[in-house]
Amino acid sequence: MKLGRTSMFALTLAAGLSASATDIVPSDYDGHGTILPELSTDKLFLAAWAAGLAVADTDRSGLVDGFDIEAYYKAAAADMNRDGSLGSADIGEMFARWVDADPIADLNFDGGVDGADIEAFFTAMESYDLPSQDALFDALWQTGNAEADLNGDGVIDRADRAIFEGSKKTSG
Ligand SMILES: [Ca+2]
Ligand SMILES: [Ca+2]
Ligand SMILES: [Ca+2]
Ligand SMILES: [Ca+2]
Repeated sequence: MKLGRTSMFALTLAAGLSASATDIVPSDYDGHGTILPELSTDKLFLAAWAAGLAVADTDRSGLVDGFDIEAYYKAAAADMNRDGSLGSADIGEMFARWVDADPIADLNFDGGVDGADIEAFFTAMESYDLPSQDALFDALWQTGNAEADLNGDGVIDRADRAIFEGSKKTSG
């Protein structure tokens, strides 16, 4: 990545995320008092994106760049049933919400619900990938990314993977 720290920060802000401590929701994942920040797919995506990992190439351009952040948020918005993937179930949900002019169907983020949002929906379905939390964690874990060090011991190993698997069970 050629982006410096400042533009990274600006992009993060533009994406509506903030790195402030108040966003971190502690959870006692193992019931033994071990506190772990709740895993956020957005956070894992941004870490994979910052590291230039292929899993973050959401617009399938072969490059990991700023367009992938936009594609990620558009794909995430098109995941109408919020199950973490884009599939046929989202199509029915999209039309139902679109007919009701539900703001959730405003997929081009222009404040209105119209034909352009249907177009944005199918563009996202056909052209963008929405990486799963599993795929993102895998990529970060395999490359030894600090974001995968869930127990904060400075080593990326099976213990961190066990925490990840455990967090999925508790968060459903
Ligand atoms: Ca790309
Ligand atoms: Ca979905
Ligand atoms: Ca719209
Ligand atoms: Ca660790």
